[in-house]
Amino acid sequence: MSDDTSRHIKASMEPDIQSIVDRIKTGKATRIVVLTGAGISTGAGIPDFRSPNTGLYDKLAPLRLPYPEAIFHVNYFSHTPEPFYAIARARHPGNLKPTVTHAFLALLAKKNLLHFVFTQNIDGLEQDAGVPPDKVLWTHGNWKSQHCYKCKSSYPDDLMNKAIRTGEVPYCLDTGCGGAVKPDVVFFGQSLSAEFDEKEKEVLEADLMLVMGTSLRVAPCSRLPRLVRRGIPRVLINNEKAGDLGNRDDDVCILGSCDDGVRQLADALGWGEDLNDLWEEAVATKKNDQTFEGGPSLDECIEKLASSIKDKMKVSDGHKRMLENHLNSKFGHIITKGHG
Ligand code: CNA
Repeated sequence: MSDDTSRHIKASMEPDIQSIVDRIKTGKATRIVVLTGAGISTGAGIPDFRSPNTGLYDKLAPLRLPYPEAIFHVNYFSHTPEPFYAIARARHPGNLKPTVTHAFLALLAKKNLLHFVFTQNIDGLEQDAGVPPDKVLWTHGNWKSQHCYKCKSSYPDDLMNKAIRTGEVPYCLDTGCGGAVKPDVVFFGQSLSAEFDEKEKEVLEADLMLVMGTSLRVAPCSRLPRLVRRGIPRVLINNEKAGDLGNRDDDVCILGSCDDGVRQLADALGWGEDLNDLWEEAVATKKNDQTFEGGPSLDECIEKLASSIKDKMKVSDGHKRMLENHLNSKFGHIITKGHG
């Protein structure tokens, strides 16, 4: 997984929901392929990465990471896994409910219109909403299993849950290894599963593509919309323009919240009530996971870690000063000479 900075956007297009509605109603769109990102889950309470102020990258500023992605970069994690675990509990989806957008995916599946979903999300809320798992590829993995990042040996669920609950880094049970345990989420610097290459071809079979809640800044998922055949409409439902969506004649951009966008579509299709029913059912069905109940908020986790880092800096600053004074009193003339 890597950052994709190539973005080509043409001037804004008027949204044309009706053309999409007509296509679905006349049976011209029966193989809908969807690409989703963090923006479809912000309504559930999980911040995305890049939204200004509310996104995780801005929130992480007090931690003074070398760069915000570091917390999810495999190289950084290999020597400094603490920040990841300090916020893991607040980002764990155990107690979060699917959004209307997740329910919309389930509705497409129910109406036999959903060909395939590529989600970049690791929260599993698509499945909680009732989207059949064989219709989804969790391109960036999930929280359901974990392995030592170093020797790849697996690690028990109960110990992992304890680590997430307490914010303590779990280490490999093989004491000779000592690697930190990592959930099977794809970090920056890691490759996606081979399944991604296999499933990519589903995009070529699309007769409509929906791209929702993603900045299209993370490769290789960012390339999927460009694989859609010419003449096939691509619909972007997002707070902002993303990738090259809007550049092709058939593209439709519905700018605004994902939940509002899918509601507009559903209402125009006469599915408004079905969507609401499905969403309410999904919310009622999702059981709370007591393991993660009542934990600190993300902001509290970040604040706690930031102040513990600051405390450590204070100790080392004080220690440094003490050492400097000591050295100066003993060898001041030598040090001064050396610098002179
Ligand atoms: P991103 O780069 O943070 O982009 C999110 C996009 O969604 C931005 O364009 C926002 O403007 C937009 N957005 C945010 N909220 C809404 C909303 N309610 N309605 C409409 N648009 C909205 O995130 P991407 O998904 O593009 O980047 C891929 C990363 C994010 C993957 O590696 C994920 O694992 C990672 N991520 C996942 C989750 C999750 O699982 N829920 C949360 C945060 C980050």
